[in-house]
Order: sequence, then C-alpha cells, then structure tokens
Amino acid sequence: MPDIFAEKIENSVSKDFKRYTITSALPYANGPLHIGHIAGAYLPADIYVRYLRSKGKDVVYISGSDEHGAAITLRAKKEGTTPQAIIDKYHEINKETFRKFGIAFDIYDRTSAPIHHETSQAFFKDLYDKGEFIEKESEQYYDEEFKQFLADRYITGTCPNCGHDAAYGDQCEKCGTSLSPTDLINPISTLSGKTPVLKSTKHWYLPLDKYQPWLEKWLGEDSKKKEWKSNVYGQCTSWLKAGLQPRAMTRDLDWGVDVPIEGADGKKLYVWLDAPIGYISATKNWAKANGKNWKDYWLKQENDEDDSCLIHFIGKDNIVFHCIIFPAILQAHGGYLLPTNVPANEFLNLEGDKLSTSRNWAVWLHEYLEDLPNKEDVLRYVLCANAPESKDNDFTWKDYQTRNNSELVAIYGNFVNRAVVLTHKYFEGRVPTLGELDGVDKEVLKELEEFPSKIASSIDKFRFREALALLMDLARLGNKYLADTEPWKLIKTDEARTGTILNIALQIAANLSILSEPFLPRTAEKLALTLNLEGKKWEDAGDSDLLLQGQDIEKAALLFEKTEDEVVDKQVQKLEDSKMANQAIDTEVEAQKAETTFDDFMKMDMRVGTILTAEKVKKSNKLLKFTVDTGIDKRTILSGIAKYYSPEEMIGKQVTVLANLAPRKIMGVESQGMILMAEDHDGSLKLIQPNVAMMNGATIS
Ligand code: B3M
Ligand code: ZN
Repeated sequence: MPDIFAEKIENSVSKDFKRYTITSALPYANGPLHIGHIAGAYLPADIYVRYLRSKGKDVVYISGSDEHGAAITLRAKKEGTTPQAIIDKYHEINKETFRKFGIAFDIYDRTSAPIHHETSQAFFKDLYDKGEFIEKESEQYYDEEFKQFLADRYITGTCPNCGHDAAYGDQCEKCGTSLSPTDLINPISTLSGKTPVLKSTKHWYLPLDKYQPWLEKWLGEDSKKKEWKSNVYGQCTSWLKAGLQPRAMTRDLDWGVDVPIEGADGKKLYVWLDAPIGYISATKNWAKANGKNWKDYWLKQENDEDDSCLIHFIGKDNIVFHCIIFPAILQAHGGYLLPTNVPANEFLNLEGDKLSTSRNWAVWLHEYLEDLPNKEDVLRYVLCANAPESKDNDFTWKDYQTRNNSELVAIYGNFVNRAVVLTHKYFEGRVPTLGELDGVDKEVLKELEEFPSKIASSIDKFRFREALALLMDLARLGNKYLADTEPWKLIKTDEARTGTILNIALQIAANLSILSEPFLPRTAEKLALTLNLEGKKWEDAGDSDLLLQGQDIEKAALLFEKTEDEVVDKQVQKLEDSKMANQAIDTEVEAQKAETTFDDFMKMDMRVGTILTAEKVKKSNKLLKFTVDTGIDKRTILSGIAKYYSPEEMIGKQVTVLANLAPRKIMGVESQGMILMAEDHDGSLKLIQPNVAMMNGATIS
C-alpha cells in the first residue's frame, strides 16, 4: 500500500456548512508562476472547491494578485520599470495561467483595486479608533543616498544564526530563522550597496502579545484545531511557545495602501495587513457583480456562528500570517468568521533541489503550457499524486513520465478506451442491455457504489493524494473487470452476456467521469461528451444506471497520450541549461568595489596569528570558535568556515587576522576580530596564510 495510507492526518471538515468561503494565497504579481505554486495552494483548493460545487454547496472561491510590498518594488527596480507596470504585466499573465490549468476561481482580483484600498484602510481605521495599536518611535535602517527607510527585504547581511552572508532583513533563507534587520551582521542596503544608518521613525504596532491568551484558547487543545494538519498545528504552537511580540502594521514605503490617519504621511500599510484583507475585498467585488451579499461569506451570523466555513489554502511559509496574525486582526475588529481550517502544504522541490526563481530552477507553468500543449490534466494529476501534503516532496520528469504512461494511459485511458471501442464494435455504439447479473457483476457494482463516499471522505480530510489514488482504483476496478470477464472472447458465444458486461463497464466509465471532475476537469468533460452524460453530479455517482440502455455514445476520444523519452529529455535538458547558466554566473568575478583611500586602508590593523584552540559552535553548522594568539593578546574569534575546515585541522595553523574590527556578538559569543579568507567560484572558503612561519603579531600591509 502507498505510504499515504499510513499517515494520520485527522483534520476533516466533517460538518455540513451552509456556505463555504475558500481562499488560495494571493501570489505576488512580481513574476510568473511555477509548479510549486500550483502544488501548494491552488490545485488542492481547486479540487476541494470543484468537489463542493459538485455536491451542490454554496461556495465562493477567492484569490487574486498581491500587488504591494517589497516583492513588487524590487522586481520593478530589477526590470527597470515602475511597480504599476510590473503588476499590470504579471497579473494578466498569472490570471491566464490559472485559467488554462482549470483553477476555477469565482474571482481573481487585485489588491490595487480601489475597493481593496478602501476596505483595508477601513480595517486599519477601525482598529486605530478602538485604540488597538501601540504607537512607537523606533530606530530603523535608512539609506542616506536614496533618502528612504529600508523595508526588511531591502537589507541584506550576515545571518547571526548560521553565518550565511546573504540573509534578508526578515529572514535567512539558508537556515530559515526569522530575523529583524538589526539582527544582521554587516547590514547593506540593496539600493545603494552602502551600510544603512539607523534613524528614528514612528509606527503603529499590533500588540500580538495581548492576543496571545485569546489565540492560545482559540488554537488550544480543547478546540477543534488539534485536528488541523500536524505540520500547521505544530508551527502555530511553536510560535505561541516562543511568545508573540507586537508587530508593526505600517511601513515607510512609497508603494502600497496609504495609512489613513493623520501624522502618517508617506507611510503605507504593512503588506501582511493588507493582503489577507484582499480576500474580503475580492469577495465584495464578486458579490457586487453576482447579486450576492459578501457579508454572508465573511461575517458571523447572529444565531448560528457556524453558518459559513472559511478555509485558507496556503504554502507553509504563510502559516503564521493565516493562523496567528490575520485571526488576531479579525478578532480585534470583531464580527468576522475565523478560519475553520488552514490546510497548508509543505514545499515541492524539483529534481532534488529547492525551487528557485532567481536561479531559474523551476518548471514555469506558462512554458509548460507551450512545450506540452493540452496536457494540463497530466500536470494536475502528477502534482496531486505527489503533493507535499505532510512533508516536502520532489517533482521529477521521470516520475511525470511514469505516472502518465503507466497510470493515466495504461490504467485510466486504457479502461475507458476498451469499454467505448468494444461497444462500437459489437453494439453499434449503443449502450447494450443489462441482462441477468452473475456473481462478478454484483461484486463489481457493490464496490462501485462505495467509491463516492470513500473519495469524499478523503477530500473532506484534505487528503487529496489519497482521494486521487482511490479514483485510480476505480479505473483499476474497471480494467480488472474487463480482464476477468473477457468480453472480446465471449462475444463469439454469448452476445447477451457480453452486452451486460459492457453496460457495466460503461457505467463504471460514467462514474469515473463524475468523480474525476475535481481532479481532472478536462478529462472528465471529454469523457462525459463521449458517453453523452449530461448534468450528473457527485450525488449521482455510485449508481449503475447513469447511462440508459440503447442510448448512443460517441467514438472514443483520446484521453491521454504516451509521453515519449524525447519529451522529458528535452525538459531535463532545459533544467541542465539553467544549472550551467548558474555556474557561469557563479564563476563571474565580482565587480571591483568603489575606490578607497590609502589612509582608510591603513586604519585596518592586520596581523599574523596562530590558532590555539578550535571548536564547533553549538546549533550552527557554519561557525567555528577559535582562540587566536595575535601576538597582542589571546582572543576569541568566530569564523564561518566549519564547512571547509574541521576544528582539529585548524589547531596550530597560522592565519591572518583583522585585529581592530569592532567586537560583535554572534550567537551569544563575542567575536574579537576576523580571520581573512578568500572565496572561490563555488562559494567555498580558503584561509589566507603567510607562506612561511612568522612571529605572531607580525603586521600586514
Ligand atoms: N503574497 C506571499 C506569498 O506569495 C503572499 C501571500 C499573501 S496571502 C494573503 O508567499
Ligand atoms: Zn541563517
């Protein structure tokens, strides 16, 4: 049995709600979409929504472009254009990509929409008027050349946790630690490339610590949240355990939603305040265009708090925002529904490596649509079958080919094709009469009957991989039934019995069409057209009289085609090319820095020293801690070279030391200087050593 059956994820939405508000994270409109996006937050939501619609539920499915924040302005800078041009471009591209993959949003809106600016400002104003914010002056990094405060993403520096030298002001992508800009060692502004200065500025903070007791109760042991996916629940409890801190809800930026109060000129709403409110503004836009009332989908109803069910589909990097910060904001405002569930996915990797936009390590969806036309359902199938539901997972082109050829073609396509072709061959394309049933028939029909509820129960628990595996089991059941009964042999001796068998096979195919719809919408539609099956919904599935005796069916349509080696080889080659291009970039020699003066250089006191002791730094796989005899004294110096040198081999080595560097605390240890190193093309570090033994304290100039 596949391992998915062994995983215990008890997180079903078992109750029937009157209404469902389903959201998928709003992707930044700063670039095209790749397979990781779809696998994480869109495909599972789309399957869930299509299933609910097939069950006749009142559901609205919301998403759109996140058009604010540093993600947008950084991209504009990179492309040498305006933020407006960036969002206009990528909003359209991404909207179209989603449509082509059949992601069936009720609305794909934009946070630049006027209604969104109004809605998010009203939210802020409401909280402000209630006195929910703390107003605080603090020192923040400011770029003197560009005359602006720097958003977290505009500052890079060395991670105090792992020593990675390109950590961002909000997070180190190497070790995953979340940071504040002032935690960074050697901060650099990405605008000017210079060291920013600290400058005082006023902001409005949401005291998350104040909501901690409420959040603990809301997410607590006795709430239903314990049934959430363990990866999600675990992250929530660890945030709470660490203790929540006030979080600034405003930023010094020139792109975003204006802060709607006096004395806040030039300030914008924090993008993680405005973006989730985007779900609400989009619902307003949708409701207005469709004669609905948005309040039904977002506000608690007077008598029955559980009228509507709110579910956020996201990737794991968005958990804290959807499970802690946004609920706290909604609660502070009051009157709003809180999420019933947040079935976040883990990450999808590609051929063993982390997906990366900057390194072009991705399968871009718009390119897939061009390179492999009419194969949207194949990608949906592969991404669902291999979805990172409870742990990170890997997408490989080999797996893509195998799943297409041995599952979609060999099982699903083959079964449907046999049933339809044989009906045309022996019964002129009319659904044959169902005669008397024998044991095999009864057994197959009984199994068929159980499929809809089995698949539904997996979907209700957000176990989409398991649900899809069950769907394939139904195709397997059909294949096995034909293999066991061999109608192609029986036709020579018993036409009536052959008719019964093909009738049953066609009924299975009709069920397959209904139950496939959430997963493989195009295939389901093609199959329904072939069988002349119209308007059937989830509740019809399980029946064995979906097709009428004597009714015409169409000629077999090609549902799936074999994927040849050349096709996947070409895709693999494309990735290889990316890798080569990255290596070429890596070997490029760094540009010369701005001129310095002789006097400035002479300010640096560099010496030869000898390593006396060396040890690893706890919880860091990068740092080593040394005692160095500098001739002047014996002092502690930390250095990020653990990957290239073992502590043992360092002892006794002579090194070069920048002795008068101001001491810095790194992971709680004060480092009193710096050991000089050279960085090779692959980022590896080598010590700079004197070529003969020298006295400790020898000066270098
Ligand atoms: N745009 C972050 C992201 O794309 C953000 C999601 C917003 S959801 C309200 O990962
Ligand atoms: Zn780090």
